[in-house]
Amino acid sequence: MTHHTEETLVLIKPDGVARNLVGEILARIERKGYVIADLKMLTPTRAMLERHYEEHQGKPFFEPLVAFMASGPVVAARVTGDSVIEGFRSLAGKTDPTVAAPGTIRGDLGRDWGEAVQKNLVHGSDSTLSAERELAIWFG
Ligand code: RTP
Ligand code: MG
Repeated sequence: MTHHTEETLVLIKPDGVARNLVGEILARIERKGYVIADLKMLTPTRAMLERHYEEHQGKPFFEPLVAFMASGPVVAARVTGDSVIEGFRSLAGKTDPTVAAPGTIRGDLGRDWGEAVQKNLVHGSDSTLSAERELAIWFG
C-alpha cells in the first residue's frame, strides 16, 4: 500500500458535543498521529447540511439526519496525515454503533440503540473528492 499525506473533514456530531466527548475524540485522532490542522465549533445551517449530505437526498433518513445535525453545535476539524481518509474511517468504526467494533470511536462510545438516525458521534469524508468538497463547505 502506498502512503501519502491527505486531509479529511471530521465532524463531531451534536450527540458527541452534548455528551462531552470532544476531548476524548480529538485525543484519539491525535494519539493515532494525525494532525488537527484547523478546528471550529458551530451550529450548522440547513443549507450547509443539504450540501454536505447531498448524496443522501431522497433517502428515508435524510430529513431526520439534517434535523439532528442542525439540533446543536458540532465540532468541525480539518485533519491531516498519512492516508487519513481511510484511517479516520477505520478509527470511527462502522456506521451503526451497535455493530461497530470495540476499539473504534463508535464501538467504544456509541450509545444509539436502533434509532431512526444513527447518532454515531462522528463523520469522516469517504474519498479525496468528498474531502475536498466537504472541507470547502465547512472551512470555505
Ligand atoms: P458519515 O458520513 O457520517 O461519516 O457516516 P457513514 O459514511 O458511516 O454513513 P453514511 O452512509 O454516509 O450516512 C451518513 C449518516 O446518516 C446517518 N444514517 N442513518 N437510519 C439509518 O439507517 C442511517 N443510515 C445513515 C448516520 O448518522 C450516518 O453517519
Ligand atoms: Mg458518509
